Amino acid sequence: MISIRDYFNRIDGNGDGQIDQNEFRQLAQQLGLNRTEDVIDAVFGAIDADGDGLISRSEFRQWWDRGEMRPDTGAEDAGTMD
Ligand SMILES: [Ca+2]
Ligand SMILES: [Ca+2]
Repeated sequence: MISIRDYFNRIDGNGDGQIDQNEFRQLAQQLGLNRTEDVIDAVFGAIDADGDGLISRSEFRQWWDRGEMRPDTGAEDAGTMD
């Protein structure tokens, strides 16, 4: 089991502390999401609350806590359950 922080770091391929659209698309591919780029971009936009084109840790955390489209990676525990 990995933590949300580990998960974020795994997605953040270049380690700059933000998830950009390229990193997000790679994640979608890794998860085998059968989605068009438009849908992936829409999901990205939904996570990117302030619209700066990057997903910060806090934005990722908020999305994760909402539980929308949570990827089935085995990363179940974000530290908020029970
Ligand atoms: Ca990054
Ligand atoms: Ca943002």
